[in-house]
Amino acid sequence: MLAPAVVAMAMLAARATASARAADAFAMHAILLSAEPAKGSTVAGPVITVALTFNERIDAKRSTLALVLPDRSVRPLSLTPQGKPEMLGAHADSVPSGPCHVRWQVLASDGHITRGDVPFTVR
Ligand SMILES: [Cu+2]
Repeated sequence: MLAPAVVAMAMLAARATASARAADAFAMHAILLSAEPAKGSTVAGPVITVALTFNERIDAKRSTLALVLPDRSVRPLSLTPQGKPEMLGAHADSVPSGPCHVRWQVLASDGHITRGDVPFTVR
């Protein structure tokens, strides 16, 4: 029979290996590094400039941005030309005041899709 301490050490080692593997896999997908409007910020409307920066190249042709408006309706946004391969941007006109989200879905250079929401408020 193994001493409890040895079993505990083995379990810890196995867990560390598993989380390191998960971290490696995760690092291969596009991760949002920064957003404009910033998460939780309040910005002036009614024209909103959206700019998202990711950790790796984005295939803009297979990526989408949308604005979720205060009434929960979803407005797809036309992407502006990419300033950098890691960036995705758009302009939105006539955005009403209230809580909004930028909803993004991107295809990264490794072929994996990631998505997310950035909440902000339009005053
Ligand atoms: Cu990936």
